[in-house]
Amino acid sequence: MPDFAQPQPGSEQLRSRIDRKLLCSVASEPSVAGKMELYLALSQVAREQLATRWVNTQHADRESKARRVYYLSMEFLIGRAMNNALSALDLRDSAAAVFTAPGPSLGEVMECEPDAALGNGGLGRLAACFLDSMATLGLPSWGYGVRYEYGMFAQSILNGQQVEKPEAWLQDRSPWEFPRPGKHHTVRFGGTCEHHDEWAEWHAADSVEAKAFDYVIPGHGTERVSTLRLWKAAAPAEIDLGAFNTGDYQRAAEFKNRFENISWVLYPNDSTAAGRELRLRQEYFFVSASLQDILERHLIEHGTFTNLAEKIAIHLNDTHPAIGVAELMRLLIDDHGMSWAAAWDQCRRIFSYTNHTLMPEALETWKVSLINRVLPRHLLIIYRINQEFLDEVVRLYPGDIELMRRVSLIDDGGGHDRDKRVRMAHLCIVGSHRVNGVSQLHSDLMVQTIFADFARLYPERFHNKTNGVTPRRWLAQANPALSTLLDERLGGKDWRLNLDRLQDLRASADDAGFRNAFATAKRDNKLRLANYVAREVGIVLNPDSLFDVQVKRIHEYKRQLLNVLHVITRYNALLDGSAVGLAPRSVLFAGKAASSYHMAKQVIRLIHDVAAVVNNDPRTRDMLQVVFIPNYGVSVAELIMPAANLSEQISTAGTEASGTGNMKLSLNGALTIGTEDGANIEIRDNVGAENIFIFGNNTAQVNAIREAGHRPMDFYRDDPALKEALDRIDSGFFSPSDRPRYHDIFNSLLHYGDHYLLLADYADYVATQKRVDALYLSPDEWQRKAIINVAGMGPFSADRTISDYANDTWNLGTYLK
Ligand code: 26Q
Repeated sequence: MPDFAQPQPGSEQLRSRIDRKLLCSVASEPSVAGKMELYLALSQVAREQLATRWVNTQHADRESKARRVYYLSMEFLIGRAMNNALSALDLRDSAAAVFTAPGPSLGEVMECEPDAALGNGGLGRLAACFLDSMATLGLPSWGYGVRYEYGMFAQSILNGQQVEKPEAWLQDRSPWEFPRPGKHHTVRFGGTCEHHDEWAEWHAADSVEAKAFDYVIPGHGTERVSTLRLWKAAAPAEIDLGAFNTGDYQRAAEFKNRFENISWVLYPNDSTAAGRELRLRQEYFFVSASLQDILERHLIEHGTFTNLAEKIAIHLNDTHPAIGVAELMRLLIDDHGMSWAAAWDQCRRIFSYTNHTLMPEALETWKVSLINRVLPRHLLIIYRINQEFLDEVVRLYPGDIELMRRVSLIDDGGGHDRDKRVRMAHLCIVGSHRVNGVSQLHSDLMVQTIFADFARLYPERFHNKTNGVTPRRWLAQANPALSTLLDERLGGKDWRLNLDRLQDLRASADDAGFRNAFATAKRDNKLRLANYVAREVGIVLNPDSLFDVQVKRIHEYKRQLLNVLHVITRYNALLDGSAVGLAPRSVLFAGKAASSYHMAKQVIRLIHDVAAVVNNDPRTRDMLQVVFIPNYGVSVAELIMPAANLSEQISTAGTEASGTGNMKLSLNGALTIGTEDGANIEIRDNVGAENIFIFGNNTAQVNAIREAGHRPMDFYRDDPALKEALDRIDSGFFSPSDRPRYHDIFNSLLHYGDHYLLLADYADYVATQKRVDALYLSPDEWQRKAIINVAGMGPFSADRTISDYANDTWNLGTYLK
């Protein structure tokens, strides 16, 4: 077991290091340094130590010719780096002791750091948790991605509506990044191909430079640090200068933009974004640079590519880096002279792929004509892969034309050339030796539905890897109050590295003293959040009310609207006196809507309109409050997770691939109200059905309802409480100055089929919410169940997930300690 108690500098020594950095690096006089200067100086101290560890790690991996895993992802939702770096270096306590009154506290200093929000949501945050676990478990591991100038937009609320603002997180540079001026690769686009037998010469029309910027990823309880290497696009220097020298600055600037726009901005995860040429260029840009980098490193170490698959594993985080399959083939064949057969053999042993969604509209495809224009050589390679694959299919299932049509890498668009598309998921499956879903249910549905044909062809290829979250960031760092309590109870800090240790808490659920301490920690965290809400939103929350939390991207399938229907129902019941046995509640929402997603934006607006009515009604104020916390992201989540009593995980069964917020909330002692969807099912299996509120139709029932024809109007007609809630939305009760405002929401439920079956789950949801109140009114029982939830969360550590990948997918089991 790594030792957390290595001698670290005391606060005196740290203070003098910070002062020195203030003087020599930040150029600021210690006695007058402000928060920002202190943040910069402290980050320099940490950076220096991480740099040394990084050099040592790289040296050791090179010397041992380590097998490495490369995690390719368009998104890494990192958040802030400081707290995590200090914890990994075991400097947290001394840093806290350095920053004392009357100066700023460590917390205030850390808040100077902007979030690195290079991701949309779950998929990007999962990648960040995985980097943490890979380093912590001692895997020789790298992340590769895009260094977006602008990551996720910042959300503010104006008159109850979402406003998006670009977030220039790099404006003042990041003290955590290490530019690598010597590391760059050329990425080419367009042009034509000249064929020679198995290989081709690609005469590209354009090229752009990919420049490397590294972020150190510290492991915990180990000196290993891994690397997240992000690529920035830059115009090729020579040509740029040409226009510059002639004094044509405008042309020089246009030229620069044409290239640098590739890494300019993160794409939102809405389907309207798919099909944009710039997105394809972004995907290829980072994949090509990363693969060139990986091959270069391998060649320096081994001098040959014949052992490539023995030495590297490459993981595809969804289909976004799928073009990597064709790019690796191109690099090995065209640039390094390997035969097609040898290259294909390597390729299939190297790649693995994770699918994150079953929704057909979210499966990535690209027009053949677009790929042909932007990546002509890759299109040829994809066609040949497809031809050999379909030859194999014919051998296995002769004459099954329909099967061939379904599994082909090319959707033939009904025979119209301009409608032909490349199916990126099929390319990933055919080019990988492992394919996985992200929860047991999702993996099961994957092989029963969208990939059923492939599962029949290659049954050994399909696996489940249930997601996890890093307990360092999401418990140890985000929730010091509970962590201290756990350290005392569990007799040490090693649960941070072995989350199964939480099991020992089960016994403490029966200990009244512990339940009290547990409740006190929760209340402290609720106060902390209430202070934040008062400051940011101007609403004063009652810390003794039940904090009912739904925080995630706003999407119809996640059914924030079902939550709103419950809020309105509760409000109506409080008004008409039919409410009995209810506990005071604060219903908290947070999440961003994709900027072009009308329905999601309407939901945000409705939440605000409902909040305005409910919060200002003196008759209900003590029993019900509604708050929308703006700009949800990693740092806001770190405040919310520890403060929640109830976790809303209410997606339509069969739609949420896994969820990871569900794990973070339960880990911090919230009880879940949720459907039988994604990882909720496994959470129930681990905490026990009596310690979670599961409601609604399961996947089989959802399918049956849809097959029989869902009749939302029947539910509306037969359930007076539901009718009343819906009518209040439709009548403009919450939008008196603009009564038709929510007709579209009403219509989507009643007249356009209620696609996500809110009305079919409403009654059970409301009934289950009543059981939640009853339990909350028995604090002892509530605390007991909350403690058992925490105790059951061991399997949802990202360390468990990554160990499983290391063993079953990446063949890196020997590196696990
Ligand atoms: C695709 C094409 C063009 C532009 C953007 C995209 C795009 C970007 C991001 C498509 C999807 C995403 C993100 C998906 C995502 O976050 N999925 C979530 O992944 C989590 C981690 O596995 C799961 O827990 C969630 O259930 C799943 O919704």
